[in-house]
Amino acid sequence: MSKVSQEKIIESRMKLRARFEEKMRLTPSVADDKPRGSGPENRHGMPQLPIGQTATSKWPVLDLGYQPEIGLGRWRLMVDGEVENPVRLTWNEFMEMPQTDDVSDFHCVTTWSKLNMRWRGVRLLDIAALVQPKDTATHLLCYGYDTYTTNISLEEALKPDVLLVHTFEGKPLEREHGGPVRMITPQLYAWKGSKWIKRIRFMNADEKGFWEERGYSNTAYPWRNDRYDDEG
Ligand SMILES: Nc1nc2c(c(=O)[nH]1)N[C@H]1C(S)=C(S)[C@@H](COP(=O)(O)O)O[C@H]1N2
Ligand SMILES: [Mo]
Repeated sequence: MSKVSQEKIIESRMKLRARFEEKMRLTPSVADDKPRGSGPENRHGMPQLPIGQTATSKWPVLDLGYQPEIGLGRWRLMVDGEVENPVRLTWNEFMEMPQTDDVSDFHCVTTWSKLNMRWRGVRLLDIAALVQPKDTATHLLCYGYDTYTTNISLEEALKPDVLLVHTFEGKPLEREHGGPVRMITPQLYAWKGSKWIKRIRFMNADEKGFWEERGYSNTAYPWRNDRYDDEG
């Protein structure tokens, strides 16, 4: 991991920002004139509660019927595909990455939203800067230790609130919610964030994940009620 110089990482981060800045501004959760939902504006100017959602204080658990247990000694995060510098991070290497604290909302496609969740973790942007995506990279496929997969475009994945989180409300993320590390995607429905994440593959084309292949929307925009594939 020490092979990449800090200079190269900073340069790569700036390049990614420049390349995706405009595309990010055009994504629906930022650009839509008539976002659908209710409540006060969130930090992106969208109604805090997207259309069809109900706020809950509980935190329901959704999985494929299996919650893998990954000890920190065995935990690895592989980041590979269309990148110059593929890595396989150990727990200590992951925790040595720049850490980000953030408060964001979590919108599940099954209509509950949990608001103002306090997270700590590593920005996907910082992971991307480390591996240095090739100019041909456009999408990611994320893999969980439970065999789950989900795809996301780089203009969504590189937003500053997309984190690989290990801590929730100051405590280690519980296994049932994807601990030791899961991804969160506050501007998309929550299935775009893999629990128990183990691999992030950069791709030069889009490829569907587990739910996307089973009729869920490929894009998953909460303020457009974009839940299921219209053709499905
Ligand atoms: N690895 C993995 N990640 C996953 C899932 C899963 O089954 N396996 N379910 C997804 C779905 S459908 C949702 S809504 C959220 C649920 O997260 P939670 O159980 O912490 O509420 O995780 C997403 N990420
Ligand atoms: Mo979900």
